[in-house]
Amino acid sequence: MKRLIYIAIALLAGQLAAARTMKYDEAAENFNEALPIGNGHIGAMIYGGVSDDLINLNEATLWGGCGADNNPVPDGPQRLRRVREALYNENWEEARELLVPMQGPNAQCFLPMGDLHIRQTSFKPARGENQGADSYLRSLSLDEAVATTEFVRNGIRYTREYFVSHPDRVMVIHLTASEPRALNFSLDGDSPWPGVKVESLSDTAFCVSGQLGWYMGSDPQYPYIQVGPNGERGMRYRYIVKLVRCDGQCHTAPGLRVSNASEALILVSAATSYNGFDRDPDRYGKDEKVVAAGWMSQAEGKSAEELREAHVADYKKLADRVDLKLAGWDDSAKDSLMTDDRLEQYSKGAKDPGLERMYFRYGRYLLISSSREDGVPANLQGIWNNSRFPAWGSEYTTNINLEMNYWPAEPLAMSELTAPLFRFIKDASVNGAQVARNMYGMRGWTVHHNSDIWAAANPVGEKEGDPMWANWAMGGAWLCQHLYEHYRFTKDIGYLRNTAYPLMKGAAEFLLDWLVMKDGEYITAPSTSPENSFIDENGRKGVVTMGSAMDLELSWDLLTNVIEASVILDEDERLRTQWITVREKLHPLQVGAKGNLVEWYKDWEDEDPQHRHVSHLFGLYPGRQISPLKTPELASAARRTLEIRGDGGTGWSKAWKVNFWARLLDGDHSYLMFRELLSKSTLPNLFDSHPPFQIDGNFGGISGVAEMLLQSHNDELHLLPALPSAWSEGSVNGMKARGGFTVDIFWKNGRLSEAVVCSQKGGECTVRTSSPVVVARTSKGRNVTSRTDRDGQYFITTFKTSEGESYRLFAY
Ligand code: FUC
Repeated sequence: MKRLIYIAIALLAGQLAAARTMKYDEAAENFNEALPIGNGHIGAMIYGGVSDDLINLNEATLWGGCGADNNPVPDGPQRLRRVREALYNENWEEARELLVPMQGPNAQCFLPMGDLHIRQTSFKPARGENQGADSYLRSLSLDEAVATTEFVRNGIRYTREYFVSHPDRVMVIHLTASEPRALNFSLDGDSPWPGVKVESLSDTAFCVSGQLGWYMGSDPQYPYIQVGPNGERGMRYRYIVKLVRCDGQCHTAPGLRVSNASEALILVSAATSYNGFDRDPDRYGKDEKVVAAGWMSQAEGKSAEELREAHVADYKKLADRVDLKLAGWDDSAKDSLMTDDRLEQYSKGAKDPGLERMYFRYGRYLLISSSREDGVPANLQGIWNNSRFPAWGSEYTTNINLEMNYWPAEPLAMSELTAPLFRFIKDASVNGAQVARNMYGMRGWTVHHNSDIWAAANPVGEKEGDPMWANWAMGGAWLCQHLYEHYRFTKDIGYLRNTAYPLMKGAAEFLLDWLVMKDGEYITAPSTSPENSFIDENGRKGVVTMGSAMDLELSWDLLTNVIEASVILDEDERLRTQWITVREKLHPLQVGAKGNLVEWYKDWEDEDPQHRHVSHLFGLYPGRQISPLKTPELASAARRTLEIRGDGGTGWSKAWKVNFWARLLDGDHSYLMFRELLSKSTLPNLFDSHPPFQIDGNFGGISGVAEMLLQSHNDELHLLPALPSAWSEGSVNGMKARGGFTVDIFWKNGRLSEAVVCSQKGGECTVRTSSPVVVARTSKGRNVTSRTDRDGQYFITTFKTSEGESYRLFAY
């Protein structure tokens, strides 16, 4: 890549904290090079062009459609009986064909809001990426969540700062030039949707507004229908761009035209008419005009410094909770490299703990920027999509992707960012109850594999999809795991009683109706193993069968969680007995002829043995049914399965494998997968690549790092369970463990040296380590009595903790 000599680099050096700032010496040529900023509501991609700077703008609630369609399948329950008969007769193809007509509409897409262009009108057009700039640097500070483009042209230094503030709910663009009157620019905005209006609101403000069509189509070949057969229309949207501080002149045309300035502060507010999953956004939508104007008027009186300070403080509160240090991360030779060059060298085999640390911090940055307490869940692209036809609709896919987005939330101390996911689950349970009743004649609620902002729960596919993905009915069970995990990490009993348990109970109710008894065992029928195909012992290919391993593991997981929760809450004793009986009678997991964990009802061949989904290892991760410490035979079968699957796959598939290998306590293989993820499935802006960009791998990748350093799913804190030899020295601060503990860990020469466990909720703490440890006096100076037992190569140390107290453990 072309190298430029910096004039201004010295000025920047102080601001660019090593390994915590992504930096590039050229403007982005495409989305995969642009830098993301966001506050869970507004998302923006900054390209950093010198004379024409492009910004892709998103608003998290701008989705197609106007609600879920829970229309009954009139013959649903009868059809289900026929599907089951076909399956009992091992007629896989007939079962598949019978399921197709049960499919409803496809999930809706997450769509772009528009683009902003900042054109420096006084620059003579120049060629090349950096358009005549003498020095150029664009960066994203992961310390402050601020993107900066800085360049020198004709001796004048231009700086553009961009951030999206959560406290003030606006995007801030702050432009400065080192010489008076050097800033002469236009700022225009548009939107890709038919009927869009761009209007000037005053001499310093304009707005872009419109309404999506009733039918958007997820594919370029589909039509765009503005008004539906019954007068239905889609979501309304609006964004306002306002110049709020400037020492030059401005008028609108209708975009901003600014001249003779040295400073300009511009705010962008945005809103849609989205008013909840069950309200028509046209007829019963929010007034997006009032909402967008409201955010603008609250923010516009503030100075650039005030806005920045509030934003940085808000971001840091979340971002600085966790820090990972790896020996060699602040290698100054590497830190002077551009991030894309650094990634390229890494892909060729260079060691770069600094880049790994940056990727880890970036993963947390992305969740903080795309999923906030008061928003909607992060979708397949977080909140960053510039395409009218995004891959897989940029929607919510529940057979791995949506869940993976939230894997790092609890262990990496971002627990409150799960709030939008939990609201989504609640909404989906409302639609899902109708779907369960209408489609299958069953109680409780369920979600199939695709959903959207309308919390759709039906099987998608529009009667032409493949049941291999569309008719998977276990989404509710998987989503419920997140509800219970939130309790296990936080021990928030009020939340368990009022929010999690009622939803889990509803999902378990559906599960009880969905499971069927065959040969004295409970299985699911129909059943798939997303999104794989088998070849049975008679050489017949199929995708729909009975009792796939994943279904059984999801059933075990939900039942185990709901049983535990009912004990904790002391509720539903009779129901609990039933749950326990059903769990005992689940068709057991099997070890196959190859030593593998059997994926299907029988030990059949996979049509694609290296398929990207590894659904049948759900019980290893994120589940807790399979563990080398508790179920060694199943764990070694899981290992064999992973060996057969291989180390390839899409970005998210590699990310999942980081977690699997960590759970198998194989740090080096886990790290190998982490390297594969960064080397082969990571874009220049460090976004995960399916391909194309899909954010799940970023989140799965860092949850894998968490699993290497601390595991707590077996009701004990396993310190450094899968430390890779490449990370022989380092520390991690602020991680969370189940049971309400915050944990700092320090290690040297590949061995634990010290750990600090802070107890939020009191109670007994059990720590598993590879070296013996002593528990020192507490933060309050109290002596601690601890007991240490041996378990093979491990030391198990147990001690009582008090709420709010810290315990220091020294390894010897
Ligand atoms: C599932 C996966 C694909 C992709 C899509 C969003 O269907 O099988 O690989 O991740 O979701």
